[in-house]
Amino acid sequence: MAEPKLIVVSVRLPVRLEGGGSDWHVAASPGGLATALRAVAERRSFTWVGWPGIDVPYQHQPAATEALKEYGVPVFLDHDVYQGFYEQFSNRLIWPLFHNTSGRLKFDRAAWYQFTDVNEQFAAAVRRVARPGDTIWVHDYQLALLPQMLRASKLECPIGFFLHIPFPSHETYRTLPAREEILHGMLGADLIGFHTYEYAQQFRSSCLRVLGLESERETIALPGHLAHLGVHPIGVDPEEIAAFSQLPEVRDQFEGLRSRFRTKKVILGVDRLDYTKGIPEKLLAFEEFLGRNPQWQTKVVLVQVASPSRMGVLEYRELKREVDELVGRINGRYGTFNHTPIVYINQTIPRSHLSALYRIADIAFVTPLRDGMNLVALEYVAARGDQPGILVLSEFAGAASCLAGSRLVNPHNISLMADVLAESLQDTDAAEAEFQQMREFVHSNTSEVWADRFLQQLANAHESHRSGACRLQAAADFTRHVPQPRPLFILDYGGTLQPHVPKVSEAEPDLRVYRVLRDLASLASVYVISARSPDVLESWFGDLPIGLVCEDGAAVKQPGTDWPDMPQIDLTELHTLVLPVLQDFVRHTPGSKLERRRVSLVWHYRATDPKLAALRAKDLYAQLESTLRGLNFTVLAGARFVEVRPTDITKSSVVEQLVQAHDETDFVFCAGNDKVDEGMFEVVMRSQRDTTITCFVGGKDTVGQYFVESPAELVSELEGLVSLWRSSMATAPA
Ligand code: ADQ
Repeated sequence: MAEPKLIVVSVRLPVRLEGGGSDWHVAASPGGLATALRAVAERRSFTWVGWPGIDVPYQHQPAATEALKEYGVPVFLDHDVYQGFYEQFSNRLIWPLFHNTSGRLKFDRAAWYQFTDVNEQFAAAVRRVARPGDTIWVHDYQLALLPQMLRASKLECPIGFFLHIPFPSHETYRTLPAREEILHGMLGADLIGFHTYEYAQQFRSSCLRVLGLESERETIALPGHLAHLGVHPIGVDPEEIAAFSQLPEVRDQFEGLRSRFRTKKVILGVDRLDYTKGIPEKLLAFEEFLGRNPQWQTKVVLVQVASPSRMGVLEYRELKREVDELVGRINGRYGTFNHTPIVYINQTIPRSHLSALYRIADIAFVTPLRDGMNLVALEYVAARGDQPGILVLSEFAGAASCLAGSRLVNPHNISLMADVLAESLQDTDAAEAEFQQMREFVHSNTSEVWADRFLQQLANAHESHRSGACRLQAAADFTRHVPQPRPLFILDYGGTLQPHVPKVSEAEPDLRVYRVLRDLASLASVYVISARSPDVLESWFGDLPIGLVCEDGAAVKQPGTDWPDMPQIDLTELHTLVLPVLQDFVRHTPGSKLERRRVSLVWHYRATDPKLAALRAKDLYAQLESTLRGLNFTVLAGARFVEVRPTDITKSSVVEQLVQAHDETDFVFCAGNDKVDEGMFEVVMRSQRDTTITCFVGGKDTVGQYFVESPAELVSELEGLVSLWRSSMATAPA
């Protein structure tokens, strides 16, 4: 069997495809990601899936695929689809929004469909190459839908996703028109990686606010799996960067620059020409610094390298014009015959040549308005070797949370940045101690370490996913023959057999649920437990030969009999001690409400601000527990509700009675969907029958033995079981 491989998926393959017709050739074009993964690729079997960077007509795709064979698996994109997917949806909507720089959002539905379509095409390409046991690592926001698409394909591979850009605050995120789909897409991964803790927490907040999904600090439980959140700041390869400086042409360049700027201090900016990088703000700060510090006017130079980027997008062309104008203005105002204050290079230059610039620069001036990490800050530190330098760094770059020792600035505060430049130029020699802290980070958190750590956490996350409950496959997992004596089925209703709905009037069972209960009842003793009143249950199920339990345990109607009298219970304490507390919580928690049931009181907080509600629910639970200590009442904390009811009138106590009443059976099946239902599971598992099946609806994070993802899945498993048992009866010898 082939060795399991790592499949890396990114929008672009790390190569440039050139040529045409049947004659294609490939030039390596390794970006930061390819460099970061090089060491991993040397150690394990490796495939890259991505767009080859050029439009290839359909008839020439086989030849292009052949040319690319040893570099990766191409995903060919139609020009128009690419425009909508990349330029429009990715670069004009998600990019500015995630960087918190969007003005008015322009949501283009066609572009959204193209975004979805391209993600589907990538999913199809991955499906073609993935084998069980391979690891899939998806990169960046353009492919945010891919993890969920791959999960839906049931590939049996760990799926990782890394977001290279920031994740915005939920206030910003919730303005995204496709906000649910993007979150669900990312949540398909076993591990979602971010550069900083802040982004991971903002992602959690958005999951809570937008999807109503509660989470732990590092995990989010989904119906079918657990998505882990990881903080993995990317690194660079310091050895490669050090090696650049030994190249003869780089040495020559360094010497040339040194003699050119012999009498001057050098401030350096290296950026993609992108409006998130804060280039105008940097130029304005430099201008103000020169204006306020005339003594420096001919003694300092700002070298700004800005590689052209996304020139197909209007905002980028406008930025280029703005930067050109600013450079012209500042050079016009402060330049002399012998001195140009800003050396502006609007080109992409070889990475090796950047290292000469890094080494000549006294100060690296890195001022993004928002940046996932910022590799330039790390490269500057790595390139300088033993020689310290000063890094003036925007506090809005992810790198700011890793590079203690940098001089942090708010790039929106131009005057302050001018002050920091002035201070830094005064003490360029005093930077060793602060530089050493940055050096240590850059050398210990290399790109190789970054990739290894991510992949290790992904492997662990996937492994932990195997533990816990097993997916219920009723027909396959259990006996093919109807157990004798008659098996016992105890099924919760709301959220278990039928999805929860906001309106009570719409909660009635659909035809499939009705039929499966009818069919099951011909083979087994069946009980349905619900919070509804006897009247409602009677109207739904009155003509079925099944048992009914009303108000989550208040009374049991046996199959084929009438409802017994409702129990007479003394609820004085409920009304004197609990009711005022709940009323107080309703008053102080907007959106929450009180429900009075015949045997219980329930505080619901589904419509409340989720963060406030979580705090209040915890407080309420603690307060009620202490108020009711020693009394015969139970406090149940369920999904968005807290309920108080007599201890002997709970679902668990009724299940206890039912299991005892059916002591002849060796087969007990119980399903529920809420944490409070797990008490029923414990009773069933303790019952010492040959076969006990406890099934949680909504995920594997349960004390139950099995799980399904949804009520529909449970119903279809029950249908399968009924049909298996019926066919076994039909073929059984007379
Ligand atoms: P980018 O937005 O591309 O990446 P950045 O981290 O700054 O941003 O990396 C830019 C890279 O391009 C650096 O390696 C730099 O050396 C190089 N570069 C810039 N200008 C250049 C020029 N003129 N010539 C040659 N090379 C140039 C995204 C996120 C970042 C995150 C990275 C990695 O936006 O926040 O750090 O991914 O995760």
